[in-house]
Amino acid sequence: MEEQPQIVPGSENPEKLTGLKKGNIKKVAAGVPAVVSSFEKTIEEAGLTRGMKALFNLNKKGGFDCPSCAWPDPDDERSGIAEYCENGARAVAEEATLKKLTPEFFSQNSVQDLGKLSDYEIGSKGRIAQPMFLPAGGTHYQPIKWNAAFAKIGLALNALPSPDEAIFYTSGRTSNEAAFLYQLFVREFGTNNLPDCSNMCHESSGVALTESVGIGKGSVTLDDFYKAEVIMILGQNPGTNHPRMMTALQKAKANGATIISINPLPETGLMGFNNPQKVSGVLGINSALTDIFLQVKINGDMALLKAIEILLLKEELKNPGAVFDHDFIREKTEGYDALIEHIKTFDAEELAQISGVPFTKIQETVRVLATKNKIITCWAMGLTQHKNAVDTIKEIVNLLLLKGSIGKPGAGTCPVRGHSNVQGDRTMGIFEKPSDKFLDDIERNFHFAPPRKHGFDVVESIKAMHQGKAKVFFAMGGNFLSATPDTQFTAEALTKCKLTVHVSTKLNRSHLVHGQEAIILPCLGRSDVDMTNREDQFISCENSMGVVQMSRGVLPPISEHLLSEPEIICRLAKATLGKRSQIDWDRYLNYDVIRADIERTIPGFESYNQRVREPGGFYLPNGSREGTFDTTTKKAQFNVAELYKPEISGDELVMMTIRSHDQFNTTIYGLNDRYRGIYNERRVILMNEKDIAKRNLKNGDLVDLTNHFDGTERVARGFVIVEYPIPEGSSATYFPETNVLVPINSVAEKSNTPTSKFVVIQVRPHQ
Ligand SMILES: Nc1nc2c(c(=O)[nH]1)N[C@H]1C(S)=C(S)[C@@H](COP(=O)(O)OP(=O)(O)OC[C@H]3O[C@@H](n4cnc5c(=O)[nH]c(N)nc54)[C@H](O)[C@@H]3O)O[C@H]1N2
Ligand SMILES: Nc1nc2c(c(=O)[nH]1)N[C@H]1C(S)=C(S)[C@@H](COP(=O)(O)OP(=O)(O)OC[C@H]3O[C@@H](n4cnc5c(=O)[nH]c(N)nc54)[C@H](O)[C@@H]3O)O[C@H]1N2
Ligand SMILES: [Mo]
Repeated sequence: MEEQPQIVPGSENPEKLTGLKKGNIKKVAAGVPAVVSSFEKTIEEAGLTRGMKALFNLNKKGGFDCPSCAWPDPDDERSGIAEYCENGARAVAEEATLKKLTPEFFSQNSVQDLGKLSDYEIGSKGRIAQPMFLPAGGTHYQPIKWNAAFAKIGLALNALPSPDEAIFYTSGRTSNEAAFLYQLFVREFGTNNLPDCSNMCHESSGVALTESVGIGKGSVTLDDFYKAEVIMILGQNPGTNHPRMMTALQKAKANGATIISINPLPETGLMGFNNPQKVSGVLGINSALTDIFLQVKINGDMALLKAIEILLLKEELKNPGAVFDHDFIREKTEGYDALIEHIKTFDAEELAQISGVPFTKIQETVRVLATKNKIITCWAMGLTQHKNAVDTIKEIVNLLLLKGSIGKPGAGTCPVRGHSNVQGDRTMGIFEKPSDKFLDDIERNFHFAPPRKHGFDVVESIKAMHQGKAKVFFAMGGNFLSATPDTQFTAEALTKCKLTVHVSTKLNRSHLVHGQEAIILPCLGRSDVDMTNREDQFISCENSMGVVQMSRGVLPPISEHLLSEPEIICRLAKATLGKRSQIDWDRYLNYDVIRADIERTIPGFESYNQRVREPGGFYLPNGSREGTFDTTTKKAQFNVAELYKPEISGDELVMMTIRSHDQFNTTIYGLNDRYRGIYNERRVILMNEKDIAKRNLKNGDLVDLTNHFDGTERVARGFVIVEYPIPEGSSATYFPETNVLVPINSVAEKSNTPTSKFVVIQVRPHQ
């Protein structure tokens, strides 16, 4: 018998079906229905005046930065009403809601009862309105005063035998100002245990790019999109997750770019797009976006990229100098000969088979790429959450380097970030493996010796808590329990803690699966006016293209008991470190002082306070954008990686866990996935018709999903089969309902990112 983990109460979405309704897969994304639905939702949650005020100021210069994705705003023109999209407006509606969770709500609803609700139901309850405390053995959260909460946390932290027994998680909405203070406090307290959502997101991109081109960030700006000849989009669903990218793609296409989409799914947003901010879009005129669609099997990308490289090499040999950029290769790179020797060992047709893409389609792609060198490659979670993710991303870099397509206008790398400030948080030092240089600068400026030992990332944190090596868990935002892999294992880990603390805007499942004691600290969101220190404060964020911009909230907070994240950190630091601290935390209640300290610690922030006040903000320096590569040898590196061939047996399927159109990570806005034609149900599994038939199952059948890894059976019960145009052997479900199936030990090499896009499952009739 295999070991079966006990289900920790409240840790999973209930196995309740909501009643699937099927529609057609949409041919084009956005257009009028998208805008109408976003307006309705914002006004329903926030009321007419508040809702319109929020939308009017969203992504406007001088307004607030959209709390949804990290896609940049145009440097020049921004549209008349506001620069936003349907899903940005919905993220605002979630935050701007007038519904709030008062102490009465918590006294009427036990933690156990709240745990029986779905994520959708939990999220719709409203904003948390004051600090709450769950005593040891308690069944209900009760109100607590801010000072008492800070004192309790300080006491628990100081009682630990070692600072390394505390873990400080960050999600990617935290501002630069808050992130800088947070890491400063954590390091003065004495640990580098600063895991963040990046560990589960673009860590693989950061590792691959740092090693190959010397900086862990993308190289392109929005303007490059308008100059590109080819844009390749791998493992990304921008119609849902980065809708404003569609406008840039449309403009690129109008300027003549060829768009190549590489995805197991024919994602609607990639296939066609109606721009709601253009008359043609409002009239519903269809603009096809993708010119070449390469329908890979899950994780077939590495084989596909190698096949493209071989065919390009054949063209190059026929016509030397016409395909590869030899000047660039000679001056700027290392490892070319080894790469060429390596790719010669493969057969392109065999690789095509492995990738799942018809050989003729690859030839068509190569015909386009052969003559072009302004090439941009975009990618997201479809590449980063695989065992071989780092190597696949390096293979993309190989392709760009062969073509000399990096560090010049219209060309380069574009890892499209998720959370709106996830890139900025890293720049501010939210990282469990800080460089010596960063720590030296902290030491010099703040006169304490920061710990040098590297800390835990997300997966290591979960294991440390599970083994009893970490006892206090503190989260600056996010929903750790539901976002992380192996839900039951993580739930056990959290319940072994002495204290779990969450700084949050909204209630989520991580508040309900807790340590012996638990605290929720409610904070201001992006859209809220921040009157810390009785001044109208603003914060700043860095988007996916390295632009730092100010963000100023405009809505009156729904409760007088909310504090800003920077103030929470300052008061926590004082309560925990007391006289031990070398830092005058009260000064930081003026955020200009925080920015001044960032400026003297982190490169690229010269005249921060002045430049951040300029409309549109400023770009951070980026070597790979200018064609200088800050690797150890100052050259960009070609990478030789073997093809990864996982063993999948006859009755197994590969499952990717993806986002529906109606969610932001673990926040569920609704039960529809409109573009994919799936309505009113999240417990679905998308399968190829042959895979359904092979198992003697039918479209619409109810099934259970299992994973067997490391001798443990993991089960997710009650999913409806949806027949879908997905390659044979591949399947898809929504995150976080199936995170219970993602094994904690199944991670990407080098980046330790959970392999959320490659979960080996079996499907059996529901029991
Ligand atoms: N509205 C909304 N916006 C969001 C988010 C949200 O949840 N909702 N989340 C934010 C965050 S944190 C992030 S990281 C981003 C996520 O943005 P995405 O990465 O676009 O999100 P996913 O839904 O995980 O989609 C992954 C895409 O990769 C494809 N894919 C999966 N496996 C493979 C593979 O092996 N190869 C290839 N080529 N493709 C594959 C899937 O079919 C899907 O189209 O979006 C951000 N923006
Ligand atoms: N299976 C699977 N798992 C995944 C993924 C996947 O594709 N598949 N994707 C991974 C990725 S890419 C990511 S980034 C992670 C996301 O992991 P997280 O960032 O941890 O999760 P979110 O769902 O974005 O966090 C939502 C919560 O953040 C809080 N919040 C919102 N705004 C604010 C704010 O301004 N301040 C504070 N303090 N709190 C706020 C709210 O309480 C809300 O409930 O999930 C990862 N997990
Ligand atoms: Mo993410």
